[in-house]
Amino acid sequence: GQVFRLEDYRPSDYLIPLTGLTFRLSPDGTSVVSELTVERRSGSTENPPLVLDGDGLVLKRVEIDGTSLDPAAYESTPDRLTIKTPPATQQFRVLIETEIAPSKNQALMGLYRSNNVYCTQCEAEGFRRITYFLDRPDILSVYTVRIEARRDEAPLLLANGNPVERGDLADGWHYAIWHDPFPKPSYLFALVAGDLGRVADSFVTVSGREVELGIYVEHGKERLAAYAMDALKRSMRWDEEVFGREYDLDVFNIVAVSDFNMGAMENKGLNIFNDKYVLADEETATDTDFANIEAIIAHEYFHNWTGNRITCRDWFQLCLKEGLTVFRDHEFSADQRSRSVKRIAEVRTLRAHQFPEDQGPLAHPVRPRRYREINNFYTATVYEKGSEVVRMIRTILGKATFRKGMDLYFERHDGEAATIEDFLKVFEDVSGRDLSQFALWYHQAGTPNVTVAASHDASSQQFTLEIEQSVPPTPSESRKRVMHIPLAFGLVGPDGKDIAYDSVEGATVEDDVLHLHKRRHTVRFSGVKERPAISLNRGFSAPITLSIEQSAQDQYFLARHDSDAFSRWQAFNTLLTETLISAFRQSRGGKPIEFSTDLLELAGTIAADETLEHAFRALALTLPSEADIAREAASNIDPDAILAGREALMAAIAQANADLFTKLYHDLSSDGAFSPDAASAGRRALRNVLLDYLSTLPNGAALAATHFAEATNMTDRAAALTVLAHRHIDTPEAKEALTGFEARYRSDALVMDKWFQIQASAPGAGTVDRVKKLTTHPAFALANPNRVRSLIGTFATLNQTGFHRADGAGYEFFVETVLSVEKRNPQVAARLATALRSWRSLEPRRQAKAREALVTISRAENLSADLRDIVERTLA
Ligand code: BAL
Ligand code: ZN
Repeated sequence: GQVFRLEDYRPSDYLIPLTGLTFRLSPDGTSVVSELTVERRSGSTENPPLVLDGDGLVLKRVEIDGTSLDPAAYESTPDRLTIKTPPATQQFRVLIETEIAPSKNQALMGLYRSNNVYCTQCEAEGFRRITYFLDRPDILSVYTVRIEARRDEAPLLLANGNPVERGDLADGWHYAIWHDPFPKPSYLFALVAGDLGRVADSFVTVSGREVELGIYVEHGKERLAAYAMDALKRSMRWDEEVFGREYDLDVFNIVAVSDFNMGAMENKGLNIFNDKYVLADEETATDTDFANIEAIIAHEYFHNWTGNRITCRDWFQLCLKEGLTVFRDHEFSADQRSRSVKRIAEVRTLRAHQFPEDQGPLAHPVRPRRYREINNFYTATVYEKGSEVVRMIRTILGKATFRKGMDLYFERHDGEAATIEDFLKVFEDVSGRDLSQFALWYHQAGTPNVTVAASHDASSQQFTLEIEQSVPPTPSESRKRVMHIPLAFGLVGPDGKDIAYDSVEGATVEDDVLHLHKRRHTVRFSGVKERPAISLNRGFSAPITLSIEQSAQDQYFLARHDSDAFSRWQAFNTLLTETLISAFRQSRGGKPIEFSTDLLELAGTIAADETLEHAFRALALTLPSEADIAREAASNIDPDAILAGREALMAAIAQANADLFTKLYHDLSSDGAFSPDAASAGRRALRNVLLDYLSTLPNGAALAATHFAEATNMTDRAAALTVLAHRHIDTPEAKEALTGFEARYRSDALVMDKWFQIQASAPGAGTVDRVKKLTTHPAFALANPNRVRSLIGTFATLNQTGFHRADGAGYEFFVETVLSVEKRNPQVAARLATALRSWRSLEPRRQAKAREALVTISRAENLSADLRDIVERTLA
């Protein structure tokens, strides 16, 4: 396939300032008439051919300035329309009619049907599946859209921008016209038509403009959109208060659809959402679902400024809008909930998804320099690491200067398609700093590693840190440059408080942040009387791996006393991870597994510490996952031994704290009406973690069954079902709960996704067959991305022992399924296939089988560009 390179970027020869679209909707033959005002780029005196992108299109007619074009004057293929000699005038009009079949569109890119609703997905390159266009993000156009449909089929007709006009047509048809005054790239185009229920509300902006808000869902589900609507209004207010950003259209609409490749899409004024991120109530959604809905509603809304008003010059700049918008939604959630708990959750996600990417064959810079298939670059690196980079800019500049930089960014680039260089420049301009070394965070792939050795000399009262950074090689980048790494830190004294020092030399320190600019630093703090414990990378100020030579005593101390909540969590998590890695090695070697009583006791202390938030305690007590352990252990991975070690630690902690955990578990019983707020969710989270521990003790299945039976919300019900299905699958209690859950929710697809997920993630050799069987369940559908991700995606990413079954049965099933998904939806298949990216860290036998699986996929006939790209890079 073709490789696209950043250095090949050229502005287009033509612009399209105005776009008029008329859709006459029909499932099997929709006519699309596009009327473009095309302009030569100013200053250009040439008239080169006008080459428009298409993808699988059927061309019906072409006119220029009102006259049909002679067939000799253009060339058309399904993937391109070339107008050989456009008029020599500065501006001319092009009319193009294409015909498309939304009902046959299973790739879910372009215009398609989901549950009889017409909807679109155009990012990144879906617009070219609707009509021929300069389908690139630096072509900004003002759109006017007319939609015609049968009124009975589609009483609701929506597009971007503001409504202009609507009315009846002959034969039961009707139409609506929408106009979006803000020039936008084609990837932000959207249309929805169908029969949907509406939740209406309104929002008065800071300058007093009233905005009509609408959330559209399947009839009968309106009630389930209440939380999303509330999250939307809070997002709108927050963006005004924290970033000074006001909404700019008269309406803001959100539509929930059930077949969607992504989580949601930020189309200007018409966000389209995967229904999973809109619909929620306590009966059907977990606390995690509520938090995700809040975050994604906010994320898409925030794109209105970071993405839509200022968009990307080209797809290499994807992080310009995504990393920044993730940063904004993280900050929003931190303000709505608990900042430290949110930060811990973010770091866990980053480590679980981005670190393996950065450390494996699919590693790429936050701003990549080349791609074959842009769909494969909607990655944790672009999104999550991209957000961390923005966070570091704020850490380096300080909050006030960062805000000045953002203000300048909005002022300077509003209405433009910008680059990462533009973004960095505003921060250089407001701060007077040189960010050229910092910019490597955008340009260089790989997770930097920082090693630290600390020593204290009592006689000279000096505390010294020997620090060294290195960035491991990544594909096509073997030599790495030295990075600017900002490390927030504290020297923790014997009473748990940070101690003061007289001076520091060997590195720049500003506001308790140590700035590394060189490969090696010897940092000397003077005036330090007693040996402190070093607390480094507080709040995870830099997305690195950190190895500190530190005594277990210091780690325990920090886990009990660090004043930075994140670092306190980190200290305990490091102790757990080290313990689990040695448990894995002991189990592998057939040795009995032993644990330090200090660790088991500390787990009890944390569980009972009333000065800590419930949610914090829940996170601290959640053991590193099997995948976390595998990642940290790095090589020669045997998932069965990892699971054995982890289960042994669960049981040991539970036994050592049985009475305490039992008491706490009962004390935390719900005492009132359900509320999805963070504090209530925290209580449920802690109680459910305790249930997980207690279920390892005798009568564990009975306890979980009671928890399940008494649950009054989905969080508790799903937690109990998980415990039963994962730890007690062969008991009557587990069977009864699984059957009961299925009977209760069989007609609710989103809840059935949980039922699939819970079973797909159940550890052990038996799961492969169970998952295979579930693919024939009436609630499962290979054509629906949510179903596929719940059953197949969960199995491949969250089931280490099942997926990596030693005999390769997990891989065989996986290959077959990925290839069937691919026939319909290459994008979803390619995403699934990334589950094999860490294959080289497996023990040799599994490694060989995983490789075989990848090779089988790579040899399949008619492989899509999406899947080929992932598989070939994974094998390279
Ligand atoms: N732009 C794709 C979906 C999102 O990141 O919001
Ligand atoms: Zn986004």
